[in-house]
Amino acid sequence: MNKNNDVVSSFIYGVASSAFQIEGATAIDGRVDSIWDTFCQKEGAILNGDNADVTCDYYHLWERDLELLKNLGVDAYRFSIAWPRVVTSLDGDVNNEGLDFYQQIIDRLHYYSIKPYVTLYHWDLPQYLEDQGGWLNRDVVTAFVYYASVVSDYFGDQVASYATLNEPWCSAMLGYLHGIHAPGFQNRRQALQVGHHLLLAHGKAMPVLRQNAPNASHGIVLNLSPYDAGSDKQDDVLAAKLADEENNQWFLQPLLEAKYPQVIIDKYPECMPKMRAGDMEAITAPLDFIGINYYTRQRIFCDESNDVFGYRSEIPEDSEVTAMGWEVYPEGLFNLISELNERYQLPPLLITENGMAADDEYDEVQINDSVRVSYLREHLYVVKRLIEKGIDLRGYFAWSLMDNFEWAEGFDKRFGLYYVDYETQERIPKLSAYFYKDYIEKTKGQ
Ligand code: IFM
Repeated sequence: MNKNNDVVSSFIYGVASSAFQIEGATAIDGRVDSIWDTFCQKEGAILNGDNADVTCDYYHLWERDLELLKNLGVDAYRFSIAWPRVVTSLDGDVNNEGLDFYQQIIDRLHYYSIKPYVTLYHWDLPQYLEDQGGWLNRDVVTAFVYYASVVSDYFGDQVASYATLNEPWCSAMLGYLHGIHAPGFQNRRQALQVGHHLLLAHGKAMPVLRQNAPNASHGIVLNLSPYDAGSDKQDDVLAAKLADEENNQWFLQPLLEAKYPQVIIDKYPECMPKMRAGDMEAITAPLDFIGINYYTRQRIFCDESNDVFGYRSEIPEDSEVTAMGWEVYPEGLFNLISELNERYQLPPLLITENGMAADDEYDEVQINDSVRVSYLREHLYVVKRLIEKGIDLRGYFAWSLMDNFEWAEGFDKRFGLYYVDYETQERIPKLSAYFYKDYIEKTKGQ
């Protein structure tokens, strides 16, 4: 077998989901509130006043949903564990019912020969920690490491891969600068402090995960986008560079080079996070992988009228956009990873999320989401090109298994390969589910 065949057969195809977005059952079997349960109560925070109390009711319907995975023929399932189901008090009480819930899922995945890819933190911080200051309070780092130790001690190598955090940019920037995610603040100094605590929590959890699950692979998941200059004008080029440093490199550089980007330190000296000796060394704990969530690119213009950022992002006219209003730009994935590969010594990479929201309609016969089929096909083609270029890319996960609670957008946006009828909890395969199944079958069969 030649090297290319090896890559094809070991490459992981999967789908991804997250606890808060699909589970529901927020108030039973010992689960306590998370910051998102609280945020959903806030007037105007979530479109149409939606909440995730029930969402896809996966907590009760998981067996049926895991059958969907089996039917798709995926190699792996990326899902998150709900911290507020597992550690339920400030004193560190462990809720066995919470652990049992995930144990059944892991057992069933093994039975189906599907690898469990676990994310420990997909934004559902227990509210009891938020009441102590949440990610702004350095003590949260100890709480996260404890939670990571409970989970990894219990499941150990039954889990193929542990990711500490999903998209710390969102927790820090959407939660504390843009104010549109829980807990909903707008303050750059706080956002950067939260970012530091998130990275520190990740770095300090890594050795614990390695010790408890020595055969699993361990890493972190970042959402990254290329920040292209909107024109050749020097102002736009500089603005794009700034946006890249603030949004991408602010998370990558500490993880890979033990420092924060100098451009941002110079630009916002008053916002720099408080840190202690040894923090940066902890953050650069060796990584088995970085997961990249890729959806779109940003096209940046200098804009001094924007007093928070000094730039704005604009989609080129006539571009195809998703129901989220995000530009469809598969080439951005190629450019992003190629540039990162030139700039850093990267660990192996995974595409841990990729997909689009569309205005899917069920006409009682089918859901013809041909736009999503094209989106997936084009991005999978980029994945193939990146591998051919020699990038150590080990897997691809479509976002998402099924429609779910899309955070501030509530149930208005549908990202799933399976359509969810929230009235009946029926799951209906979209055309994209058939496409993905077929793609995996054909690619693996090569
Ligand atoms: O639904 C989210 C997911 O929770 C994190 N990454 C982006 C997805 C689409 O917005």
